[in-house]
Parts: sequence; structure tokens; C-alpha cells
Amino acid sequence: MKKLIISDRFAEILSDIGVKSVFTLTGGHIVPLLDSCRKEQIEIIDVRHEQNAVFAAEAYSRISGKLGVAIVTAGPGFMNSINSIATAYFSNVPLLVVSGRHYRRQEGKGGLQEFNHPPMVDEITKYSSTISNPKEFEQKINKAIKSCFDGRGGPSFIDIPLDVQVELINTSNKSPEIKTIATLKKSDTKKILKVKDSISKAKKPVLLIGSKVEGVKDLNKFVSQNKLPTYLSGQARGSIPFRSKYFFSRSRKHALSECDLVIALGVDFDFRLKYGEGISNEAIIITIDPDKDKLDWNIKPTVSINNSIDLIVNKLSSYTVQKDSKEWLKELRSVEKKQTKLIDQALEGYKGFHPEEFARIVAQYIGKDAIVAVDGGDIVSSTARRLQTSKQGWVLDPGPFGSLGTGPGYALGAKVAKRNKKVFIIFGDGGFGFNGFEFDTYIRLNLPIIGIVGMDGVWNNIKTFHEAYAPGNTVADTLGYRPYHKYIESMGGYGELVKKPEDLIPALKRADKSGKASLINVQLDQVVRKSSNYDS
Ligand SMILES: Cc1ncc(C[n+]2csc(CCOP(=O)(O)OP(=O)(O)O)c2C)c(N)n1
Ligand SMILES: [Mg+2]
Repeated sequence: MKKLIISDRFAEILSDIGVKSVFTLTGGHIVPLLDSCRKEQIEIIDVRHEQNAVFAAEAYSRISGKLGVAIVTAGPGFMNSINSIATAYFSNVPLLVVSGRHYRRQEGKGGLQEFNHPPMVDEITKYSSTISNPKEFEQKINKAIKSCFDGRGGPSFIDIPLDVQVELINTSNKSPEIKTIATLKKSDTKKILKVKDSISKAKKPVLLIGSKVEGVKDLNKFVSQNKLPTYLSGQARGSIPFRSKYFFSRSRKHALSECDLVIALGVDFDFRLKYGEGISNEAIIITIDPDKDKLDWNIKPTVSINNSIDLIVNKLSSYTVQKDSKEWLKELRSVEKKQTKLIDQALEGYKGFHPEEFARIVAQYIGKDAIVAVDGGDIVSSTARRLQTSKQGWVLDPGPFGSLGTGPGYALGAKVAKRNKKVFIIFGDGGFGFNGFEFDTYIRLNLPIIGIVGMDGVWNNIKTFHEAYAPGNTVADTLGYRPYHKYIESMGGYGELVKKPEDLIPALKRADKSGKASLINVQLDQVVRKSSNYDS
């Protein structure tokens, strides 16, 4: 037993569970917490908007596999973080948000920034609570941290009154165990044999990979051994190599309507999969998910296994199945080719700077081995589809909550987690406007993150939808062309405007060479494309 003030014990726990960096924007209600992190030699990364502290903590968690932690001040600081907490919740990312809180003796008196935070985030956290009694600290912080890893994982929230942060407590030195070791249940073994049997009988199998496949060691072996055409959700990008002959991205609709078997690993059958409605009635559906509620969300699975994906895939990949998928793979490959041709046709003989051309060049430049945050509408969907990332989870997209503004925070968290890796952000010009001011943080902290803005002068993704709703009468859809690059330059970063496709790669090379936080602002034509998803 030893005596520590609560904020010191808090920092000690973070250290014990491997947290090396925390993200924050300062405020009077969190000074003791920040001071204790400093004493514990935890790196403190301070940003310009609390939203980005939490987005950064999310990316830190996704990229490093450690718990992401954000510390925000009471009242408005907390309020600013809510969108990001929701984003992490819907993307199932383990994350601890800690907020300061007014003195206990001021409760109900209208003190500065007095607010009862936990009820606001109950809906979007695994656990949320106030630590008002110092004696409850160990138990509550343990519960908050452990809850982050429940099921698929998600954010937890605690707030600690300023006076409680400096209370002395007796502590036992025991910090929470954050990783539980998954074990096979009896019923799982039977189900695994059923899955194996279904795979061997299937003539037209499809593998869908959603989230929670980070660290699934035998995924590639499982895919190639069973010759499974595989489709990845945004968050699963890089789970199988871009060049794998089982990697497919443009034929999913066709595959699902024609298949006889769907294996879904950590998949949400939400709007992104048309609520499961496009799946052939003949298909056997197998769902494997650490989150029980997701096993039959919008679908009726034939077999469902509620366990760690790593464990189940490991067992499944110990079987060798003889099967011939040649015809099926050929069929899907030809659908992919047709789709690619359709997109590329738009570029044939095109005179200006088409967004698809931007997507092609940017994806080519970024290559396989960089982390990419994506933040925008149409420009992001076109570019993300072409990215060749072959590292699990290294495309950081906002997930199903679909918030704009995630890019700067995500890139920051990723760069802090992996300093020696290149980190890019692909922005729409709309997306850039939300949190582009974080470039100041990159400049201050000397982080050479490269942003690329696809500047088409409009909120294109919504303009397209609006145009279909009220042809010729769209409103609130115009941004115009702006010198975003000059703003970065004026702050001490590197910036360039690019207007021609052939100038883009040289500009990116110069940005890279500058070693500075950079923004390449790419002026594109405004081209109507159908990518919105509001009608289903
Ligand atoms: C915080 C937030 N506000 C509004 C939206 C609605 N929205 C989705 S896409 C989009 C347009 C994005 O424009 P831009 O980033 O310029 O990309 P473009 O579609 O023009 O390529 C908007 C406004 C959103 N998703 N998130
Ligand atoms: Mg735009």
C-alpha cells in the first residue's frame, strides 16, 4: 500500500497499461491530471480543439493497439468532444475520455463550467461515470478501462471533480488487465465444423471483413487456403494485401446477389451493406463477431459464433479444404473490370482535372506503406477505393457515423503512434474546413504530415443529392476555390497549389522533401458523381 493523490495514481495506471501519449486541450479543471501525466513522463500532445484530441486518441488506439486517452476540460471542453466520442463508439474503438469537473462543494451553485457530463454520453459509451468519492476511484477507473475492451470495444468516459483529483488515496499498485484471453466454448467447436463443412460445399463463397480484425494472424492463410473472394469495409482496409488475387472491391453487390455462402467477420449489415437486403436467398450466412448484438443485426445467420475473430479464424485455418473457385473468381474479376472501365471511361479524352484522375495519382503516390486519414465526401470515396494500403487498419476513415473533420485528429494520433511512418490526409475542401487549423499543431510539434485537398469548390457529395431532389435549385452547396495552401505556408508549413494532373506528383515530392507539415491544394473540376447513400 502507498499513498498517492488521485491524479498521480491515474497517470501511474496509464503508464502501467502501456499508454505513452495522451491528447488534450488545456483547461483549469484538468491541471492536476496533466501535471501528473508530465511527472509520469507520458507525452502530452496538445491540440487546438477538443474534438481533435479525441479523434487523435482514437487513431492512436487504432494504429498502436494501445488504449487511446484524451483529457478534456469541464463544460465546453467536454461538449466539444462529443462528436468524436460518438464516432469512436460507432467504430468500436477502445478509448478513454477523462474530463475535469467542478468542485464538489460547488455542486448546484452555478460554478464556472459546472455541468453533469455522464448522462450526455451514456448513449455513446461503454461506461460513463463521475468519480465523486475518492474511495471509488480504483474501482471506477478499472471498470472504465476494462469496459473499453468489451465486445468489439468502444469509448468509456469518466469525469473527476477538481478537488477529487488532488485527494490522497491508499493504492495497491494493481493496474487493470486490459486484454482478456479468448477461449473456445464447447458450442463453438461444433459450429466451427459446420462452417468448415459449408466452406467445402460452397461453389460461390464470399468473405466480408468489417472491424476487429486487427491482429487476426491467420487471415491471409484462411483466405487463400479456401480461395475466398474477399471484400473489406473501410476500417478493414489492408487486412489482405491489395495485390492478393482474392482482393475484390468493385463487385460486392454482384457477389452478394449470386453467392451461396457469406462469411462475415465483424461486419455491420447496416446502410453500407444495404441492411443485408441484397444477399441471395439461397446463401448460407455465417457471422463471427465478439459483439453478440451484431451477430444477427438485420440478417438471419445460419451459423453465428460469438467469440474473438482471431481465435475462430485460427481454428478454421487449420483445415485444408479442396475446392475449385476458378469460375466464380473469374466471374467476379470480370465484373470488377467492367466497373473499372466505366469509371476510367470518364477520363478518356477529358481535358480538365477530373477528380478520378486526382484519385488515381494520389493513390499511386501514397503507395502501400503509409497511413492515410480520409476526410471528405466524393473525393474521399473515389480515392479510398484506389488506395493500395497493405497494412491492417492503416486507412483511417470516420466509420459509420460519417463525420467530416476527422482527418486532422486521426493523422495526428497516427503520427504520434508511428513517428517513422509517412502520414497523409486526403481532404475534400469541405472536410478540410472543419479542423484544418490542427496544421498549427503539426507545425508546433514538428510533425511532417502531408494533407492533400481535392478542391472542387463545392460540397459535392451533398450537391449531387440535392440536385436530384430539386434540379437546378440547389442551395448551401458552394465553397469556391480558396488558397488553403497559403494559410499553411503562412503558419510555417509547406504549401502549393496544383492545377494540372502532371504537376501533382512533383508537388507531392517537394512537400515530402520539405520535411514540414504540408498542404497540397489541388484545384479540380466540379464533376457530378453518384455516390451518396441517403435513399436506402
Ligand atoms: C460534421 C458533418 N457535417 C455535415 C456532413 C454532411 N456531408 C457529408 S459529405 C459532405 C460534403 C463533403 O464535401 P467535400 O469535403 O468538399 O467533399 P466532396 O464531396 O466535395 O468531394 C457533407 C456536407 C457530415 N457528414 N459531417
Ligand atoms: Mg468538395
